Amino acid sequence: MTIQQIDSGMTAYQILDVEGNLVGAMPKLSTERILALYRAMHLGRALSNKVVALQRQGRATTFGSLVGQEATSVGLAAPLQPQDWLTTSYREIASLVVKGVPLSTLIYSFRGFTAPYPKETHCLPIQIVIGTQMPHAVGLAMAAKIAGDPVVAVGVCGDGATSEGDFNEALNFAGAFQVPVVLVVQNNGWAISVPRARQSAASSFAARGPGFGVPSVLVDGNDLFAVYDVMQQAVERARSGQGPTLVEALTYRTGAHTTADDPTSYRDEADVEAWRAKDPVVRLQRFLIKSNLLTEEQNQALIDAVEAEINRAADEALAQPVPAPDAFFDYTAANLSPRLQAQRQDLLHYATHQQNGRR
Ligand SMILES: Cc1ncc(C[n+]2csc(CCOP(=O)(O)OP(=O)(O)O)c2C)c(N)n1
Ligand SMILES: [Mg+2]
Repeated sequence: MTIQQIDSGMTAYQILDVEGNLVGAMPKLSTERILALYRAMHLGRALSNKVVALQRQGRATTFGSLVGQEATSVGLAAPLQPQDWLTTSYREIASLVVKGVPLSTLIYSFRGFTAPYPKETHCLPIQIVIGTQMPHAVGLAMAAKIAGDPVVAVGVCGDGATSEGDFNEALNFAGAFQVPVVLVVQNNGWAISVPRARQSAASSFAARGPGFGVPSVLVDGNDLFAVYDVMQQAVERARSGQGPTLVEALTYRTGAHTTADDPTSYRDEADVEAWRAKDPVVRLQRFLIKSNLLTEEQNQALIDAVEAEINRAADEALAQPVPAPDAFFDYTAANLSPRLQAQRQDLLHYATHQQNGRR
């Protein structure tokens, strides 16, 4: 017997090529819906750019842009029904917008306090602790299965998160208990400065599914139609009792990891340019214009309207009171232990000291 490298040889599923030509079967979507999803991609991009600008003005916290990843972010949430759960990292703010979380709530959350999202959105707050949201999604889906509710949960994480125990435990449980969950890896090529190749020797992250008994798909993450199609099928599989799916969306983080990062120190600009040429928003725009579903003028009007909507939401978020530095203690426990009370006093002392120092 010889031990061979098993390479699934997967190629990413695509419906729309880089030029915006159809190379596969379109998912069933009305023109109205396609235009709404295209607008959601622009909203995600404009929202992301706005929070970066606010951070630069000292009016928002550290923030990780989603630019370049709009097709995955929108496409993964679009097939979900209102009762379906969504658990994300910090990178998928457009998914939350599609699910109904208000723009101003999201912008305010980058002022330092994540106000609760409306219950009916069925979204957990963004998760910064890498990979933790994946077992949360599995747990939510498992609860729905036990209750007999036709509810699906989608958990989304990055390529870096696949090296965490949480990711593997989520997959294992999902497979063993045939949980109605879709686990999505948004592979954007980087985990801060760690490249994809250093994350795993597996030929793809999707290839890891079968080892857990979980069917998987590799999809072009810059192709809205392909992401939508794959997610639609995976969600319906889960809803009809056919079990979990692992989806890897192949995309790229064209910007910095966060506002606290400078990627020019660890990656080649030529690689970034090559990915910019595959821009997901431009790709869908090309399709819409070629198909006479959108004119250049309508496109510009849409971009202007999105910009105005984001500015209104930002004004609303900025008009809310800035959270007190110790406000988060109010939400961690009903009764603070003596140790937490002491920590709160320390923090207030430090914050007052800082403010006085600045004057
Ligand atoms: C458990 C944990 N370890 C480390 C970090 C620090 N950290 C923040 S983002 C990040 C990289 C995550 O990369 P990836 O999963 O690919 O997501 P991306 O930022 O690319 O969307 C790390 C290591 C963290 N937040 N949580
Ligand atoms: Mg990543």
